[in-house]
Amino acid sequence: MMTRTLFFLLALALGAPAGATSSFAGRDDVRSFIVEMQAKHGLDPAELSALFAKSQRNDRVIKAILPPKDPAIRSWQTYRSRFIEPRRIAAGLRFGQQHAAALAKAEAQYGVPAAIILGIIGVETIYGRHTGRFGAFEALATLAFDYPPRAALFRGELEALLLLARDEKRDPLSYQGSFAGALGLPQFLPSSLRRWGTDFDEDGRIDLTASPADAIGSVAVFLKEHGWEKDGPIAVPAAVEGEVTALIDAGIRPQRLPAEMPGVRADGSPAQPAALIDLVTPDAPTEYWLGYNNFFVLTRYNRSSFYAMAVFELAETLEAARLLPPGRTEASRLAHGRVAASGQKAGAKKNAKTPRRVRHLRATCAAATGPAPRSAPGVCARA
Ligand SMILES: [Ca+2]
Repeated sequence: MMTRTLFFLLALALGAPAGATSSFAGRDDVRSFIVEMQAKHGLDPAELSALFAKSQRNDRVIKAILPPKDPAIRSWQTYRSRFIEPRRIAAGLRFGQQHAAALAKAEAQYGVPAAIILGIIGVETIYGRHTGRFGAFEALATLAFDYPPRAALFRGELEALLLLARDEKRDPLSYQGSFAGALGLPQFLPSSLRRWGTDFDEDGRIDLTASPADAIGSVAVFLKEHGWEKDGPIAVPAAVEGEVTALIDAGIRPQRLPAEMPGVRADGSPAQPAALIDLVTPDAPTEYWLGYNNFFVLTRYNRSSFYAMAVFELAETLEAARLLPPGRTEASRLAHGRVAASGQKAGAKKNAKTPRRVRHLRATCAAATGPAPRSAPGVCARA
């Protein structure tokens, strides 16, 4: 009796409920999940029980998904500086060169600019450097059974991982990913991988970790299937006068023509439905942009206008650096990438720092396809 009390107190002192270190096996909620997987998909309950017996709640997963204790102040400039930085730009230029053929093929086949695909993979994992070190099964089981706020979502992702493993004839415990079970260079959740994963190098299997081509093709398919418009505008900077709260509160889904937004000025903006996007930084002026359909599509990858703008800016920066005349050293190309990356504040300032060849291409593009080529990195390259 004394021993049991001591054990209980010790468990309390360690901040974990008694029994927290035991496996998932034997829990009622896990048992009912296994019954459901057998009924829905014919998965073998004994095999599933064995998987859960080998897995246990991972507290690092819970810690990673919890919102920070001091809610971080939302700052676009802080967020941006994590992604538009020299190391990521250099990695993007290298990755873009190494996989130029797959990127060009994806752009031709799905109409998604190569630079945008590079932007996504760069923001997600720095081109495969940070794909996550969690066992995906354990991470998803932890969130499915020990994190009630997102239990339904992650129960579905755990189910998708089991089906993925069955399709691929792989051990479900062999998948490595983020704390949320996101997999590979583009960090697809298992359900996204099953739905939009593409065998783009045509070797008979989809591998978003070892095959950059598969990752590139899959990102393009994801964006295309979420409504990406070939050659469509993405976003253009806007100036705002007066009260625009109602426009901001209307959300990021494009609903109004720029001309129908009182107090908003965006010279040369395409006359297509847009949304007013505000990128807020404490103690600094808010950046305003018009976000078009393709900007909205970027937010389907991650539902945040900060995220979509970081992808767009990284794409533009890489495109600007890539279009410098051949013969430049990588260091010089990178230096130009840095210039493009730091010249964001005002449209005029950024344009002034854009390499001449890029400006020329943009002008050519504007003449050929209408205004606002600045918003569509891939358009100008084709013009
Ligand atoms: Ca493949």
